[in-house]
Amino acid sequence: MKTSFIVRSLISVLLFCSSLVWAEESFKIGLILPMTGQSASTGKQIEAAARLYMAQNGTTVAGRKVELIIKDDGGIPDATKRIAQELVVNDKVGVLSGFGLTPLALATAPIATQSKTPMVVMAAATSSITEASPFIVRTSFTLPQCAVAMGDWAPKNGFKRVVTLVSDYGPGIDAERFFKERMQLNSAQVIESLRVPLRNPDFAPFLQKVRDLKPDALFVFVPSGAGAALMKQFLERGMDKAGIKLIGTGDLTDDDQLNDMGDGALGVVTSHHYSAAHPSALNKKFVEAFKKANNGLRPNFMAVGGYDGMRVIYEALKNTKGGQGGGDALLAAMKGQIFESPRGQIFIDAQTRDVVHNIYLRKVEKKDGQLYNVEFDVIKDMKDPGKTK
Ligand code: VNL
Repeated sequence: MKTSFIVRSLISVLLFCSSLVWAEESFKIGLILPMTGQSASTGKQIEAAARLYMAQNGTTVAGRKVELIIKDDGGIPDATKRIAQELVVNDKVGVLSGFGLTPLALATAPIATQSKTPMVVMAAATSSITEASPFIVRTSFTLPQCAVAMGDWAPKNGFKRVVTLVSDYGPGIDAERFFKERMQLNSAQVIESLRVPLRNPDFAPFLQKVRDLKPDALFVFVPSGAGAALMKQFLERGMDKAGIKLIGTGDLTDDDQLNDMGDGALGVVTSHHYSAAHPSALNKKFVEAFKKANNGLRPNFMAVGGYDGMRVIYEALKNTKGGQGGGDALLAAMKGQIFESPRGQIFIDAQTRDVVHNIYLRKVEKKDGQLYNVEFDVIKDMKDPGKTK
């Protein structure tokens, strides 16, 4: 009787101590981003957004300290994978996050699967990414969502003969394919599909070809950070004056660069999930706070993917009492989350682990002397069209 009492007391003391250790041990979030190289602006935007989220929501969740570990992969897939491995094995992170480009997310997917670590994709947007690991959850968007929206808008607005020009990798191929299919469904035509290299593209020869083809419109996908160069060359060649309308996914008129593109960008129509000009009270607050914390920098869609990704992680931590139950429990708590984002309502589809949200049609306009993507139409609660194939 007496010994069993002592044993039970000892056990409860031990349990109490281990729960103290648990609470003292911080929950680590690995955030892997391209902070250098061609996609450095994506890293900068997401880092700023993640820091803002933590500044606004505190660094203790469900009694557990949260620690953010930010690593630069330079946009190189082998680096992303190696860093992810180190973060899981050495730092014992509970979540991997970031992923500025599709190849970086795909390279890391096997590590998430093997280590059962939830992997929150905040930027990369090729449809198939969420299928690369059952531990992937996405808070960015997918290219088919935007391409389908534009494939409906363009023909209805008189753009029936269109040339596509995309970066030659995952998201570009998705944009090209889904735009073309939708155009055909609407009895319109993609008369030529051009693909430009992802690394250091020279758009000139491609644009010359477009000029010769004289389409009603040019549909473009280039990743965040490359839009300004394309816009400049499009305008320098007088293609707008030659009657070729520039349309695309919103990556082209990225809020990170848009205001420096000049008045030549006025009137460009794009489809996307986020605009800094989105007229909700929540977004106004977000844009203001982001600018204040970052020397006036305007948040773009990458920032929103990062901000919402942090929210998904924080909520999962709350619902698992600080991450109890490990990766499986965290993942389960991420699935099905629904909340208001600066972009509008957002939903993490529990089946696909992919983002469901509004896709807006926007036109570049001047407001208070600044260029913005002003939303004029919306397709509500759009799932990824790439998942139903
Ligand atoms: C991707 C898609 C990257 C859209 C982007 O910018 C973007 C990607 C860096 O999946 O690689 O705007």
